Amino acid sequence: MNVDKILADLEAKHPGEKEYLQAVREVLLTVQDEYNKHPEFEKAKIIERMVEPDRILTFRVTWVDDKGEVQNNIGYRVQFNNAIGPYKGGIRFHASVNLSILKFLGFEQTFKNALTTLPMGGAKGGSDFSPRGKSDAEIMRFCQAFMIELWRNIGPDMDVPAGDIGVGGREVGYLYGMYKKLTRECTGTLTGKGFEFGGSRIRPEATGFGACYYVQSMLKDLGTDFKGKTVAVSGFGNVAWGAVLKATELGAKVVTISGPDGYIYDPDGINTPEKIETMLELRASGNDVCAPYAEKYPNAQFFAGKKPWEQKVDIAMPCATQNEVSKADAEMLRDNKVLLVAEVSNMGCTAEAIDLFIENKMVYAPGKAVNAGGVATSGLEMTQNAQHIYWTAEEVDKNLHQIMKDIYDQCVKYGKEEDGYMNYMKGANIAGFMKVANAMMGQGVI
Ligand code: 2IT
Repeated sequence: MNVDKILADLEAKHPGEKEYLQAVREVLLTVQDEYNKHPEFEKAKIIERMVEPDRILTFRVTWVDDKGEVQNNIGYRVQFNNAIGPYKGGIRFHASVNLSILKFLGFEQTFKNALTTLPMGGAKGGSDFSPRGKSDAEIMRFCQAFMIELWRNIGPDMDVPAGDIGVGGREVGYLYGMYKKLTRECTGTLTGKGFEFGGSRIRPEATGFGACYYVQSMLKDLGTDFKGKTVAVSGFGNVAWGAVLKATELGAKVVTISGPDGYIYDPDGINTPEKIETMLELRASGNDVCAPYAEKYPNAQFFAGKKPWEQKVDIAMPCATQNEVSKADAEMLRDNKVLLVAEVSNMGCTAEAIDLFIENKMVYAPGKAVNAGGVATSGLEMTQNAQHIYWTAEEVDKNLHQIMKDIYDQCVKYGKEEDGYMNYMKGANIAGFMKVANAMMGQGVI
């Protein structure tokens, strides 16, 4: 595989799609040695086929705001790869959404879903619609307008969307409601639904819980556990919430959360039901700020415009968004002797930050492994829907636990380097890649 040539060709075809090119580069650089052991992959042009989405749908979403003004947004669904199973992946509503971001997410999702051990392909969708400051009625009308365009292209064995940034249980409910209205079928197409209409127990918590289960395995290999450790978490959304809950339950003290406005440092720990409730209220307010936390809890400090990585902690868990850990942040984590960095956000660390972790032999695990518990539990929701049954929270959690352990073991299998350094990124990329490549090989040139 000639990585430089493939990347140069891609860049010429898709100029300026920097997140997408970044995600592809990372995977190609880590899988090339393994790929080159398989001349049959080269002959079948597996890598050239894998880096391009199967198809991209774009559509106009027109809706009316509360003032009666007509608004236009762009909607997308990137169906990346269905070699292993139906397209599967979240929908993101955020002002920053563009094709580069959704292509990077769809590409990552393909390998992540392969790691889950469940039969799911990769996809991602979304819109440049910003939920910030929107009323509930506006959110509903937007979701309905989005689904009126999307519904023909999704289905329980075709493509199953879910939530992502800006799309939580409420939005999934509105999207699914319109999907059902149009299809007149209750096939469960969309995961993260309400418990009353097909949603799985533990799905809201699953990304954060799964990330903590993965970190538990990392800590075990370091001869320790969560007890008494301090944790820096970024973000204050659904993923951060699950991570804070589980890390606290396992005996750690989470001391930070963050938002686009800055971060909160709470030396007492974000560990009481009231503080967790405050996190949920911040999110429900729709204002995208975390500063009000410090007004409520006098020991907590708010640092405007900064990120939590400057705090000295044992464990760093970025839970916000892509490229939230820069090289300078990585240097601070190194200088503060962080025990491990578990990326929970998708591509949360820049390429330069990852290079620094690996050059310094730091313990770093990538998002596509650490955060896979979210989509894995979506897969478990699909199973329950297909069987027309509900599992208890205990059953779902047990499955999630086992899946995270399997993902961890795959990363270790492919990631252990000759000098004993555990390169979890390499392990995750190779394990995911090999599964997708073999699935494509088995189905001919299509
Ligand atoms: O990035 C992700 O894995 C998600 N947003 C969840 C996708 C899903 O289908 O549950």
